[in-house]
Formats: sequence, C-alpha cells, structure tokens
Amino acid sequence: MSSNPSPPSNVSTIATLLRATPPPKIVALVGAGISTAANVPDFRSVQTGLYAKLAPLKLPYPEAIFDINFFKHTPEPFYAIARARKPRNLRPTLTHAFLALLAKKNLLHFIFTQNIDGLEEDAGVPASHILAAHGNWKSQRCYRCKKVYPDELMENAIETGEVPYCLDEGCRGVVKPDVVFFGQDLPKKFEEKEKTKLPEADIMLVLGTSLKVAPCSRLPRSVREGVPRVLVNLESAGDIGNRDGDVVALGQCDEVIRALNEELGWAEELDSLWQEAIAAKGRYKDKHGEQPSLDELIARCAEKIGPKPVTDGHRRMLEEHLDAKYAGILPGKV
Ligand code: CNA
Repeated sequence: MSSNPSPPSNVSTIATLLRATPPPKIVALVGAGISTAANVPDFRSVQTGLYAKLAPLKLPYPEAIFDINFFKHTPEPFYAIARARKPRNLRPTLTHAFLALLAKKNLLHFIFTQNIDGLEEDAGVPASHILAAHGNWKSQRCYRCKKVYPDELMENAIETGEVPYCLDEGCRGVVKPDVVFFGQDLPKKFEEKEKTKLPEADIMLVLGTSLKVAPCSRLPRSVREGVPRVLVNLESAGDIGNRDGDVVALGQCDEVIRALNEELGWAEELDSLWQEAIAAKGRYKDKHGEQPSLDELIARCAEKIGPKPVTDGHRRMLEEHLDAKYAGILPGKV
C-alpha cells in the first residue's frame, strides 16, 4: 500500500481548474485562516480565536478591541496585543507562498485580503496584485488630528505595549495604525477593484475566511455565474457550495494547499519559494528580547488596566453597532 494516500477528489478538481488552457485568471479572497499557521489567531475560532482569548480583559464585547468607538477612549487592550500581531514578527505560511507561486506563474490576477499582516507581500506576491481591504500596519496617524506619526516611535510603542499619543501638545490624540477598525470605511480602492478585477475572474479562490465580515463577504456572491468558486477552509463559509461548479475542500489551508501542489507537480517549487520568504523574514531581531505569547500579553494587560467599567450609554452604543453589523447595513469594515 502507498504511504502517500491519494488526495481527496476535490483537490484533483481544483488542480484540473488550475491546469486549464488558456491559463485561468484567479481572483483570490483570503482571510485570517491563512495566517493561523503563522501563529496569528483568527477572530472567531471557538477556542483558539482571538475573541476567545480576550476573556481576561473583560471587554464589553470582544469586537470592542477593534471598534473605533471603543479604541478612541480605551486603546490599551489594542496596544497590549499589538506586539503579537505586528507583521515584522511573523513569517509567511505555505499558503502565502502558494499565492506567490500563482503570481509567478501568471495565474494570479488579484488578491483581496482581509488580513492586516502583510504576509502576502512578504511571501513575494507583487504589491500591485493585492488590495489590503482592511488596511495594514505600514503607516499610522493621530486619530484626532490625522497627523502622521513617526515609524520608529510607533515601533517602540508596539514593542513596549505603551499607547502612543500625538506629538502635538495641543492635540495629544491617540495614534492608530492605518488598519480599518469596525465602524471605519474601507479604502476607496476596494470598490474600484471590486468593479474592475472581479468581473475578470475565471476562478474565485476563497481561502481561510468565515465570510462573516462585510463587505468582503459579498465578493464570492458577486462573481459571474459559471465562474468556479473554490473554498479552502476549516468549515463551510457563505454560500460557496450552492452553485454549480463550486468546489469546497474542508481542512487546514496548508495541508490542502500542499496536497494540491503535489497533485500539480509544483511542490518543490512551492517549498523553495516558501523557504526563501521565511529566510527573508527570519533576520529581524526584537530588541526587547524574546516575544511573549499572546496569552501572556493579555494577562499583563488585564493586570495593568483591570476591567474597564462600561457605562450604560457605551453598552447601548456597542449593541446598536453590533446589531447594524450583523444586519450588514454599515459601510466599511463591520
Ligand atoms: P474569521 O472570521 O476569524 O474566520 C477565519 C476562518 O478561517 C474561520 O472560518 C476558520 O474556521 C478558518 N480557519 C482558521 N484557521 C484555519 C486554517 N489553518 N486552515 C483553514 N481554515 C482556517 O476571520 P476572517 O478573515 O473571515 O474575518 C475577517 C477579519 C479578520 C478581518 O477584519 C481581519 O482583519 C481579521 N483578522 C486578521 C488577521 C490577520 O491579519 N492575520 C488575524 C485575525 C483576524
């Protein structure tokens, strides 16, 4: 009996789609599930997700940590965990390397990423092929006066977990990285790319996302009828699987992607791209020593700030916000 069991038939189906002639234009939508193997917890996984881990902070709602209306007056929890989520400390996964391989083979038309970790670009996907729909950590500014804040001071704030404030003495607003928080608008380019790139897709590849966050969640629904939609995720997501031609491969992204690349005969090339990307990220040394785990950072923060009293008004505001969010009526990242 072979020690390499044959991959599930849906992996073979995906391989057949990728081998098509003429070569297909792939539009990908990716989410937190492609980075969990890089030690970045996703939001919603029941035990391992960030929302579950935040319990010691006794936030009014787990989402509050990324809610602009909460952050404005209570930025400490966000900065307490920032060090564990800072892209510089992270290495791309095999799935990120696969996206770079697709780009190298001229199959990757465009990626919409909901992730803010920048690992697609670190893995070698050209920046021109990526829209970071929820922004990233490359820049930061005062939330109040919008003045840009220096990179080196921000790096220090992230490494120490201290909240950075505007350098303008007359302002002293809290500084926020240019990631899109709940309640904020997405970059203007989102709609432009949705209108131009999505209609050109021959395959829609959806990797590691629960498809619960609007408006990215609408992208797979908006793709032309007849375009195969491929989902690789631990669980089913959105309506993928309901249309003819949909392919669903449930499992760990990296495992499914490895099986797929073996089927395609690309495994060696993929591994060498991955190793190169890891080596490039491996050079960074944290000048504040060994990075504490996320659980440790959360415990330290809980001790430092204690549970924050929540006013009735604030609770009501958040409840209304979450109701709107789940009704999908808010603009921007909700
Ligand atoms: P989510 O709602 O937490 O869903 C993640 C999905 O991935 C879930 O369906 C999981 O079952 C699945 N999943 C987790 N691990 C794996 C794995 N190894 N293989 C396959 N599937 C897996 O996150 P979404 O991305 O759907 O939601 C969008 C949010 C999450 C955006 O606002 C992001 O900014 C935010 N986020 C980003 C990061 C990051 O930048 N790495 C991390 C956590 C959350």
